[in-house]
Amino acid sequence: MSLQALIFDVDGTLADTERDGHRVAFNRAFDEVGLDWEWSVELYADLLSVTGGKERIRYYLQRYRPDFQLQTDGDLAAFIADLHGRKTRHYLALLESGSIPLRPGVERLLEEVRASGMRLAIATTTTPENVEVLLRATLGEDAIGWFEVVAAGDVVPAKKPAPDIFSYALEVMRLPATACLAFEDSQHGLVAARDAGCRTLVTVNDYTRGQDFSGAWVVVDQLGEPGRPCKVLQGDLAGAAWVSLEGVRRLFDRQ
Ligand code: XBP
Ligand code: MG
Repeated sequence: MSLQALIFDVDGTLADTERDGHRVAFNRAFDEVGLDWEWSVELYADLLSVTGGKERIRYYLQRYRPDFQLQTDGDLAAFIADLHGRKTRHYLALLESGSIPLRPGVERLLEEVRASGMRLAIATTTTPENVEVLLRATLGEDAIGWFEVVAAGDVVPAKKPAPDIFSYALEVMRLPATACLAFEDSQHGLVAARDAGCRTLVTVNDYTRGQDFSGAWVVVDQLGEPGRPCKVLQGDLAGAAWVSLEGVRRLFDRQ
């Protein structure tokens, strides 16, 4: 089937948001409520094994703070939701400050897609406002409108590596998975997209480089740009020096 849509993950794929964005925002939220928790760059590599900020806090408590007790006899889910709300506010402020740029090649590829009329979607685990503000801060006010569907956060009950968020985006677009190419940065993301039936191009980052990308269509170190070629780590880009819409469309439609 010919290529009809690209579906992008956000965190780690459009921008390196985890180490200097989400992680920092979690730490600011902990500080704000007087918790002495500090998620270091190294610890965060383990915490990324769980997707979703609320789910990640719960995992941290179970694994690293088994003796943690709520001060009053409160509800743990409500405590986590409050902490996560604070974290989201800190994260949005970081995005608004412009300190988190898009990864190389992302803006170029999105412009190529827009010029071609190819359809675009987002499938992410993160909170919807995070996507809106990242796109606005990096690509401008109307960038959110470039995406026909922004599938994000709690809209599905099971987060990646479950395929649900991709299946949801496909359903909204009324497209078969075989007509779509997913862009992901992590093994969890790849598994989610792959199990939904999408071919997947993986663009690795420092947290995900060593992961198992079995079943990926192509794996690159970044999307590349004229003058800044990408490295193909797995699969085949037919000698292209960067991931272009025309290049991937040709390869996709041939296979
Ligand atoms: C992204 C995530 C998210 C963010 C935090 O995964 O795991 O949890 O780290 O976002 P993916 P929230 O790139 O695979 O979608 O705190 O808003 O949940
Ligand atoms: Mg990701």
